[in-house]
Amino acid sequence: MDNGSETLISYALEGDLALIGLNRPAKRNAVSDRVVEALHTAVERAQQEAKAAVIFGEGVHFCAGLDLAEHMEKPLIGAVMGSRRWHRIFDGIERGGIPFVVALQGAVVGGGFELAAACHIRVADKTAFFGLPEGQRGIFVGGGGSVRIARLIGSQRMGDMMLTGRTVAPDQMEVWGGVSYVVPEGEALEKAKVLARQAASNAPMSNYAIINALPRIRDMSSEDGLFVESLMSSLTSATPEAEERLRAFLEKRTARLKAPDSE
Ligand code: 1HE
Repeated sequence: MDNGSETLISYALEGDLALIGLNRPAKRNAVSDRVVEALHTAVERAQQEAKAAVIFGEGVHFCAGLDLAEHMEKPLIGAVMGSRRWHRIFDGIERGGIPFVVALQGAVVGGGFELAAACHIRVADKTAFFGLPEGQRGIFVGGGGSVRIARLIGSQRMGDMMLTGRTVAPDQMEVWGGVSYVVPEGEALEKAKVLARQAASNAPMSNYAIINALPRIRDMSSEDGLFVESLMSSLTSATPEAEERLRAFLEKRTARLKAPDSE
């Protein structure tokens, strides 16, 4: 992305996949206002020209969270507006038009964890560690973490992380539900691409329903959720693409599901 003199966010198309890289490794990919705006541009572009996207961080750390140096300079209203801007941009990832897979290594901290939580699938390598040091810094989460991270791992665990400032290893985070895959060191990006390609091969309308209906249904009563589920179900079935995919299965033109490989 064009960010003046620096490329703070890299962008590349690889077939149907958009690859979006946090590209400020000297500052551990800390998220400044310019970084979050460049991320927004990349996310919008990916929604236009890709079927799925991978977000990753350059260097040994995924992301050190909010740019604390810039934050210190902000007046109170600037901090509020900044947080609301992150909300809108991360919401555009979580409830946009295509799936986002995130590849994590090293520090996944504060706003970096909040960004990861806005993606649909999280892959961590063994070097990843998760932290919410806001309490130590005298601030609070502001990038949607109190909603998204709390729902992923539970508000008790999130509160524990924030109160104690402890970091959590990827295997533990997988048990807690904060990541779905843990892979050997250096393999998170490749694994994320494999998963994103699989998601990209789905019917776009199904992906749209998965991304947009699931988080909304979670916020509804059971009765309303089941009602919306029926509407989404019939809407996706009514597309020509669904008809062709169903026919392909019945005519044995498509691969059968298999039991997972043992690990
Ligand atoms: C930064 C930031 C940052 C590094 N803002 N500049 N986030 C945090 O509290 C995490 C703070 N960062 C760290 O704990 C460590 O930097 C790391 C564990 C991520 C990496 O450690 P290390 O030893 O590899 O790097 P470093 O030497 O600490 O940092 C390298 C440079 O990046 C250094 O700058 P330099 O000019 O001295 O080279 C650091 O100052 C700079 N740097 N992290 C600004 N975060 C929407 S609300 C969200 C709220 C939050 O995200 S709170 C959590 C903030």
